[in-house]
Amino acid sequence: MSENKYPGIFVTLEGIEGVGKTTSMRFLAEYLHQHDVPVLITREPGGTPLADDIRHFLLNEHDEEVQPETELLLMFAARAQHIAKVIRPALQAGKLVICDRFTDTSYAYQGAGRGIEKSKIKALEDVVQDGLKPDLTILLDAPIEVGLSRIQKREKTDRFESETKNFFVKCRQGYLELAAAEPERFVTVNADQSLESLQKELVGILASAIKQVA
Ligand code: Z5A
Repeated sequence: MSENKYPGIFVTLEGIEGVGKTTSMRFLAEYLHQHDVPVLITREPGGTPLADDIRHFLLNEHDEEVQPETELLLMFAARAQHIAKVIRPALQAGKLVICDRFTDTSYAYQGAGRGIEKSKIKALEDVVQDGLKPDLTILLDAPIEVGLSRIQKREKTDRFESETKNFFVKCRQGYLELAAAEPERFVTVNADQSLESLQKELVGILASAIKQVA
């Protein structure tokens, strides 16, 4: 685990569609509240009313094709609001902040998936985050088929979920490269296991973060 300059701890959960991020966030929220851990659970894109408006735009289908750069800029516009209004204040207050997706998604989806150069994403990261990075990133990883088969049961798909299998292959590869490049920040977890054993593993991974804020 790396260390930010605030008393709180910043943890992010990452992975392609259907690997179980939302399910894991729900479980962690309940577990941490039961154990009186000062926690803030949030997600991206979104997390503030204005950022949630941007989320709706990003997830909805449009008659006009959304350019990759438009998508990237809107992700970072939402992130700027989210950091200023929610994430940084919670870290300053000494909370454990757990965020469902953060900038690694921009590298995996807009970078590896859509083909935008890393240097452009890094430039936005520098402007918007001013040095803020997650202390710990948990990457839920599973073969594409596992995640996609889980979300196939949904009645309605959003703009990202209607992407091709090849797009998600590139996103997954992008994530694995990010994890390999920063082993001190990333923990990669096999998401193709029972919920019970996955949840046990998550609690174990978070143990030292919990101790630091408790
Ligand atoms: N995006 C981006 O492009 N760039 C960015 O910078 C950011 C985001 C921040 C947000 O969508 C979209 O924005 C996202 C990337 C893009 N793309 N999409 N789609 P979202 O938040 O709505 O979607 P998501 O984050 O991918 O969530 P998801 O599709 O709901 O997947 P999930 O949260 O990982 O899975 P889940 O809902 O927890 O589980 C899916 C199903 O599997 C559910 O029925 C569970 O009961 C089941 N499940 C989960 N775990 C298990 C296990 N272990 N065994 C069996 N069944 C399981």
